Amino acid sequence: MRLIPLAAASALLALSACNTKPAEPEVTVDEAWVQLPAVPGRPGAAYFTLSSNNDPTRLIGIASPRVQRIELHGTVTEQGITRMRPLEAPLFTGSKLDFAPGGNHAMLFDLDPALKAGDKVPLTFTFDTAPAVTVEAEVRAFGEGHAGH
Ligand SMILES: [Cu+2]
Repeated sequence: MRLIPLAAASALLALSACNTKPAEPEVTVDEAWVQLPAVPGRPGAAYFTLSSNNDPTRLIGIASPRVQRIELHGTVTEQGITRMRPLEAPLFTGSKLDFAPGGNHAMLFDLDPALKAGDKVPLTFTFDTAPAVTVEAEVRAFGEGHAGH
């Protein structure tokens, strides 16, 4: 009969010991959405906000069963001309990292042609130190994306 209270007490101890450990790295993906291309067959784009609870974390890549290939791009403006360039595993910490129209974006090559506005697309984000995160991104028609910006 004395075994039961003892077991309960050690379970409590284990829980509080757990709480004193540093938080496991974790990334949250918010407001993920996909913009369909203006012309079918051209690449689409994905936008989202990342936040990490922890030390510097790198976004390594994004994958989706509905997209053949996804690249991370930034934009640079030189002599009045804005160009895209590949991003090397963007680094971020507890602060947010935005991928938004006009700046960083994920470029979606060979989107499933059946996708239409209002659909949901799973996107899986992989990181160097934190576990992968999968979110359902809302699909929007080209041009719809600028609402609210
Ligand atoms: Cu691009």
